[in-house]
Amino acid sequence: MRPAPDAAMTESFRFPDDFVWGTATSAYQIEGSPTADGAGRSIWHRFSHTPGNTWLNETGDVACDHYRRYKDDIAIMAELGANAYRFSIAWARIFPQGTGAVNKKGIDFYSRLVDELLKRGIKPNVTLYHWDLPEALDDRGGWLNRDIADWFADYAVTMFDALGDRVEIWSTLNEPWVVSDGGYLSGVLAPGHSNLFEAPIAAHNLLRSHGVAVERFRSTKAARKGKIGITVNLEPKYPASDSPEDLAAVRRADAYMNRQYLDPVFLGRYPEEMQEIFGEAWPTWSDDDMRLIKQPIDFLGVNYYTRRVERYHPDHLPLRTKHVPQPQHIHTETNWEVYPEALTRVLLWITERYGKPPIYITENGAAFYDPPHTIDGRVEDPLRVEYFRVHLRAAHEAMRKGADLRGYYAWSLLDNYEWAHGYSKRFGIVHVDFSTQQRTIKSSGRYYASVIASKGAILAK
Ligand code: IFM
Repeated sequence: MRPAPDAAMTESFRFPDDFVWGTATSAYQIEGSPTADGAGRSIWHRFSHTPGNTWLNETGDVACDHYRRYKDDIAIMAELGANAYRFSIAWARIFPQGTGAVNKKGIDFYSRLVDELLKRGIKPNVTLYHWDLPEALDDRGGWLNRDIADWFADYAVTMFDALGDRVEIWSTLNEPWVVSDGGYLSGVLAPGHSNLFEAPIAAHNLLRSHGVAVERFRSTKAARKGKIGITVNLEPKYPASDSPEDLAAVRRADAYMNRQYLDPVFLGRYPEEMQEIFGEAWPTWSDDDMRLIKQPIDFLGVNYYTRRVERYHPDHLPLRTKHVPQPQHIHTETNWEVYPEALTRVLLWITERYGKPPIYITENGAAFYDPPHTIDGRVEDPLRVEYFRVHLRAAHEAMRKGADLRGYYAWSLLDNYEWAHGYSKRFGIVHVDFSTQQRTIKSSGRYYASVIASKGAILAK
């Protein structure tokens, strides 16, 4: 990683006293017991149980066994000094069939989780959808069925009513781009479709569902106490050269991954490049839909991991771009370039383009190789320590330059199920020995704890 500029040695990296310091996870990645206590199956259950879809055919059946060990995990969060925790709710635990009868035991689990967090002084931050659609809804068309906006809103209102007296931060969706791109275009994620015509429809129905849920949130009691937003994964795109072809390629890549979601939410329109990218597969959307999507939100959740340098490539459809590797920089185990400057850049870009919304960095972190078992009871992960150090500095710089940054959530609290990669990529600041379920705070976890305790001051070192 780059050496810190000299100026940084004297710069203060102190964050405000009310800054939110959290860790993040998602239901299918950590809970295990996905069908316990009357829960329905999700598309991830089906996808991971279909041979050939995931690394070594691994599933989330056990994962971190958090469903049964949540109190121990919350104790670890408290030990780290975190004051917030971002987790997601498994829709199929609440509505086993996606709609219809509510499974009270599912609600009870999340209610107990929230109570335990509050007991420890940790603010719950709830994501309603982190990729685990009830299988029964997929059988009715899933994100391709327009009715899903109502199904989602009913589920959302059920959760607002159940937890809204205690939860202050709500996100409708996590990373709709991944849902549409991985689930419906490349097919590497559940439900595993690969269809140019489906991807824009799935993306649009995700955004409509977000809009209806936000609209309905405003008339629930939860709105009196809470705030609602959406979480997107943003990846700034850089051109490989100044050629008009490369600049146009970068425009398309940026529209597809970043603006496709944020422009409708904040500006009520899709980027003009969408038609150019999808051609005849790009539908015409009604003004009513666009109005619905453009609900005022209270904050934006940003998941940031890396940037991408792109160049024009006529054969790589539909974007006609090609990723240009940057071997001069460190790459993580998921082959993501470590590039903290782009975090500053993206936060300032949001600030300027969308009128300075309050922002939470809802995910940031890195998979690096850690051994499956601890060595002398310890896990030293210096690359991850450095990743957090440089990205927290970059976040601070964006705040100093005007971004309304309210909080930061490290991804992830625990090593967990990394979707199609199974358990082969470890993102945790807490090591999980998957053969014993033993948790061990890594040196990155200790470092993050010291950042929290010093309110960022330690970042100057
Ligand atoms: O593990 C994922 C998470 O589910 C969504 N954001 C990116 C993480 C790392 O790939």
